[in-house]
Amino acid sequence: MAIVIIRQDRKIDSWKKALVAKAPDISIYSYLEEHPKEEITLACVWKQPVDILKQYPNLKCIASFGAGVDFIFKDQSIPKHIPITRVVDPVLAGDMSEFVLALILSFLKNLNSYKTDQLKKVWNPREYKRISDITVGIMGMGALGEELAVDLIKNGFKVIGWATSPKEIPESEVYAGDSEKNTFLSRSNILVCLLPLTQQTTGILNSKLFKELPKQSYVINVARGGHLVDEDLLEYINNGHLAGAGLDVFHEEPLPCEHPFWTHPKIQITPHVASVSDIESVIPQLLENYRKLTEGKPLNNTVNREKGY
Ligand code: NDP
Ligand code: OXD
Repeated sequence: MAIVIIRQDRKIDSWKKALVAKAPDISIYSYLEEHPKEEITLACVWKQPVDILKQYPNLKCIASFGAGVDFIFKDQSIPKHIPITRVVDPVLAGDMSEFVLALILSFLKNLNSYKTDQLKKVWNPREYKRISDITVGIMGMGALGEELAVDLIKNGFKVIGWATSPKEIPESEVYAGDSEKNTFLSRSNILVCLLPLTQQTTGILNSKLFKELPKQSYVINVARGGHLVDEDLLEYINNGHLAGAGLDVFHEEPLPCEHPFWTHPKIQITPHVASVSDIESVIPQLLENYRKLTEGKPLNNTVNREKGY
């Protein structure tokens, strides 16, 4: 039994080093080195190359290095009996809350516009908004959305949520399902997308949805680029219905240089950094699942294959 790490970024060595340090008794390989493929039972992956998982005949589990698993489902060849796990971590949730709070405050106080003014040496005081003026609507009330709701409420925001199933969150109202979606949207001055990317949620941030938001709403997408129809967002910002957007995730990452989001004055972009899996915090949960796998016990944080999240 052994672990392979598959990720196509510069972090592969640091994850391997940290895993080996915490579990010197386990054989742990980078997929880039020579390794015995038939020994691999756990693949820890982040945006793995297409079809690579086929190479491991005795694979028993695929673990995402992040909260999202959409990139794993892109590989249609993964047998249904192999469980998929994901990261559910308070550090990841805390980081996401801090990031979204920063974007919201930046919008309320016009900080993005002042940066643009500064570069042009323009002195242009603008009207600002207050926390008490705003209702934040969170689409996706899972591990990250719920923590965000609690943190925003602590900071004085009115918060509402939307999910597939009803939830009890103190001082917040959570709408459920398609029948309650438009009521939820009509109350959201700031809309935060924290949905998983599935067949049902692909392209959900589109003109039809933007039309339901109050005038001058702000849209924050920290989930996946595939949730957003880029042209629809541009249309609704340019026609004045939306005040702007904060985007951390894109259809193609890095965002291609010619994409209009780069230069749009009302769009704040960041390079998929809202909340990044913390090595120290995530490694114990990867190893715990590995041990459970070897002992034949049920795994933590498994994904529902039917739902896709
Ligand atoms: P969870 O699986 O814990 O939560 C998902 C939530 O979305 C649930 O509340 C679920 O409803 C709801 N949901 C799913 N499908 C629908 C639908 N069709 N209609 C309405 N609600 C729906 O996910 P996490 O909170 O852990 O993570 C969310 C996403 O955030 C990840 O999938 C990932 O893509 C993204 N992410 C982005 C990061 C970044 O740095 N930008 C970092 C980490 C994650 P219910 O509760 O009823 O099932
Ligand atoms: C994740 C991410 O899904 O970083 O964890 O996007």
